[in-house]
Amino acid sequence: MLFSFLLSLGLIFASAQVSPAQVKSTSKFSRIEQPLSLRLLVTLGGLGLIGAEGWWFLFSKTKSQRASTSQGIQELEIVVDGGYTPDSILVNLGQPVRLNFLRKDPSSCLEKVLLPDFHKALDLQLNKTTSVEFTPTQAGEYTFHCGMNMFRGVVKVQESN
Ligand SMILES: [Cu+2]
Repeated sequence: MLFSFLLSLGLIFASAQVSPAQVKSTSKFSRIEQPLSLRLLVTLGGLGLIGAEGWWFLFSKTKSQRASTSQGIQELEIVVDGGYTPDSILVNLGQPVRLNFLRKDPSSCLEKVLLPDFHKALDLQLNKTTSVEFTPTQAGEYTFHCGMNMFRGVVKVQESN
């Protein structure tokens, strides 16, 4: 996502660069006059893309989902498919947590999940659920991510009240 965001930024700058280069062209090559409306359209299109992606970045994050407690364990299923759903998990401090990763995505990128703060590394098998258990002992936000750190999620540990 970040990449395509930068790409569209680059496109904007590239299209802005076009006109000075054309002015320099020799008499042999007659300058192609692009209609202003077309250039405007391209620029506006690009700006629209940037806006849309910026919006996606800021606001489309899934809401935090609270793990449900049964028999003293806070448990939640996380679907691994082009990322993690949900990617923001709320748990209580000092109570065991079990996260069940269901991997639906065949890409090797997502075959590993690392929870560095809890010293956990999981190998996920396709179409199977792999569980991890840990007990958070400090409030805070702890990220988990794929083997190459391209997809991320966060475990938010809150003081229980
Ligand atoms: Cu990855």
